[in-house]
Amino acid sequence: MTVLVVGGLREEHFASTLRAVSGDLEVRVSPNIGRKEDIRYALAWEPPPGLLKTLPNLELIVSVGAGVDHLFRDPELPEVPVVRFVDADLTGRMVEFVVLNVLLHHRRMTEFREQQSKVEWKYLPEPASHDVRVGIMGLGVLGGAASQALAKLGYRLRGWSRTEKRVDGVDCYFGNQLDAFLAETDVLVVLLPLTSETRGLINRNLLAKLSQRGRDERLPGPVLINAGRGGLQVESDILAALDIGQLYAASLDVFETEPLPETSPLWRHPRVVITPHCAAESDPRAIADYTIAQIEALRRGERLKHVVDRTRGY
Ligand code: NDP
Ligand code: OXD
Repeated sequence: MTVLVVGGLREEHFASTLRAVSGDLEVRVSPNIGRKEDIRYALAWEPPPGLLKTLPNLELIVSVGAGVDHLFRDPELPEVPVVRFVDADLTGRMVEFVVLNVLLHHRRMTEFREQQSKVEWKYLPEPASHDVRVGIMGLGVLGGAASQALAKLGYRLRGWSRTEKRVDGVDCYFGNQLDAFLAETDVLVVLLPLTSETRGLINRNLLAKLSQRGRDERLPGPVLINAGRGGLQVESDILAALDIGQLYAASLDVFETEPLPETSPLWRHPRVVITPHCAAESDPRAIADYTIAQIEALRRGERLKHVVDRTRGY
């Protein structure tokens, strides 16, 4: 039984970990595919378009990430099950990222850093966490976990999803209730998948609908945190919103083009925090264990977990 590791994300690292933990699997790394008939499973990030369809015995594609938009860039992706990566380690990392960035802006750290660079000692008012409304777009595995961690810190939580949801301590909105959700949000956290429905959603119109007043007068203005996908956002609109004060600050982990081009004004904006798509990385050991568990389930004829719905695109 052979697994092919393919698609531009630390393949050798993932392959060596898979080899170390698997007993009877042969692990090959693209482009050294060897005899194509041997390959039954693919562990993939963004495979070269058309490559996977040339593997006649492929039975399963495991996504290296929780998101799968990169896989569906291949218009000829074979009609075998695609499972996405859902894992406690990855979820924990994303929760840390979200909590870190909500706190960072709520506690005005970009301004304090700026003041420090000028050796300036100046008090800035900060509201209590229970006066800050955090709205999470995407109440799935990651958004749901982030909401629970933020609620423990006292924040007021609301969430928006495609279908109706109930989440403890979260005011839930769905579908066409987006405007009502935005009007009740001071800090917008984006944890949506990139699909044909969500592409470009974080744009000028949406940002203008965020609560401008704030629940508490000490809030300096709305904040955007996007750790979903760069294709969800229109960067020129984010910059314009920052410039006219419609947004106070932003933390962006994902970008329309990655790496973010040197010429992007986002790099130099004092209220923008940039991270290089590292909000929650897939741990090689966790992904190896996950891949083996999925393959074993398939071999035993069991129902696979976290199968992607191709019609929805996530
Ligand atoms: P899930 O599939 O568990 O959750 C997705 C959520 O988005 C669901 O609540 C879903 O609604 C909602 N959603 C999808 N489409 C729409 C829509 N059109 N309108 C409203 N809501 C919608 O995904 P995860 O939580 O596991 O991951 C979310 C994303 O995070 C990934 O797709 C990936 O892009 C990104 N990610 C980024 C990482 C990084 O390092 N920056 C790391 C890992 C993931 P419903 O519940 O109704 O289905
Ligand atoms: C993911 C990612 O989707 O790392 O898991 O972006």
